[in-house]
Amino acid sequence: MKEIISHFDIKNEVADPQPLKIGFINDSFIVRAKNQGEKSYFLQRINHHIFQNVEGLQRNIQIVTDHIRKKLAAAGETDIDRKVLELVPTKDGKLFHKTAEGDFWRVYVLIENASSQEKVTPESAELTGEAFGRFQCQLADLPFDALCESIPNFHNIEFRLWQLDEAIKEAVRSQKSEIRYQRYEACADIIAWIDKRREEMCLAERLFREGKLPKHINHCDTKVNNILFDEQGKPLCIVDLDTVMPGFVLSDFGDFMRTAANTGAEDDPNLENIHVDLAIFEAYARGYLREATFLTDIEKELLPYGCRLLSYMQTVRFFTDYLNGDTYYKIQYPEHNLVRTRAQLRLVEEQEKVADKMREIIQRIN
Ligand code: GN1
Ligand code: MG
Repeated sequence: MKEIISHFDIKNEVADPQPLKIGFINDSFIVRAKNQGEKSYFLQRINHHIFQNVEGLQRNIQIVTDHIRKKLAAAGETDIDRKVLELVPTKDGKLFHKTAEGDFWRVYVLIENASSQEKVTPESAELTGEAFGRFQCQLADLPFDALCESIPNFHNIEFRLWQLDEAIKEAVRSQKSEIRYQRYEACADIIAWIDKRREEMCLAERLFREGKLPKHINHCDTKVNNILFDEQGKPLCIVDLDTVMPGFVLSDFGDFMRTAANTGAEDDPNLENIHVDLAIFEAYARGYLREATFLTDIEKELLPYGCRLLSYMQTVRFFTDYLNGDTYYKIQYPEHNLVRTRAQLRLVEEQEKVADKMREIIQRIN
C-alpha cells in the first residue's frame, strides 16, 4: 500500500492506508496526514472489470470537477476545496496509477469534517434536492457528449433488459443441477412482472430517439450516501463521480427517490416496510426544481415516471446479477440479490400507487 501511495504527487507525510467499507464496486481506503492541519487523502482501487475504460472515466471526473470548480469560483463561493472533489495526479502527471498486476488506483484529497447519511429528513431532502439540482445546472452548459459513458449504456433500460434476456437464455440452456437454472425456475413471477412493464419503461429511450427528450450530464448514482454533509447537516459536496456521464435527468431524480423516498431499505427483507415517503419526495422535488432551471417541460413532466424507471432498472439489474450467479454486486449473504430484487420490485409497485399524487405535487411546485 505504501508503494501505491508513493506514485502519487503527495507532498506531506501520511500514515498507512486504512480500508473503508463503502460502496459495492471499488475498494476504498483513507490515508491520514501524519501532521495535524495537513491534507489527508482518499485512495481507491478502481474496479476495472466494471469500469473498463479507466482513462475515460478519470478524464470525465477531471472535466466535471474542473468545470464545477470554475463555476464555484465565478459565483464567489468560499471553501471551494470542500465543495468539489480534487484528484491527486501521479508524479508523472497521470490521473491514475496502474500497477504491474494490472490494478488501477486513484487518489482524491479527503474532504475534512464531512459525513454521509443513509437517510434524509424532509428538511435535509430539500437541501439535497437543491444540491443535485445545482450540480446538474453547473454542468448543463457542457455538451452532453463532452464526457464518455464510463460504463456503456449504464442507465439505458433497453440495454439492461437485453442483459436480463441474455441471462435468462443462459439459465434456460444450463443444466438443471446448476444454480442459475434453479434460480430461474424459482423466479417465474419476477420475470412476468418485469415483462409486463417493459414497454412503459422504455418510453424515455423512445422519446430520446424521437428527439423529444434531451440528454445532459448526470451523476447517475444519486444515492443519499453519495453526498457529503458538513457539521451543520448542510450538503457540502457531491461524491462518487465514477458514473458522471450523459443521460436523462430522470436518472438522477429517480435514483435519489429510489433510495431516499423509500421508507424501507434498498434490500429490505420485510416488504411491508417499503412505501413511498411523499414528504421526502415533495421536499426534494421543491429543492431540485428551484435549482434545475434548465429543465424543459417534458423533463419536468416525466419526473414521477423517472422514479419508477430507476427503481425498475435496479430491479432488473439486481435480478440479472442474481441469475448470473452474483458476479457484479458484492453480496452479504447468498440470496442477497434476490432480496434486493424483491425490495426494489415492491418499491416500483408502491410508486405506481402514488403516481398521480407525485404528478400533482410536481404541478403544484412548478
Ligand atoms: C452501485 O457501489 P455503489 O453503491 O456506489 C451501482 C449503482 C447502483 C447501486 C445500487 C457502478 O453503486 O448503479 O444503483 O450500486 N454502481 C455501479 O445500490 O454499478
Ligand atoms: Mg456510491
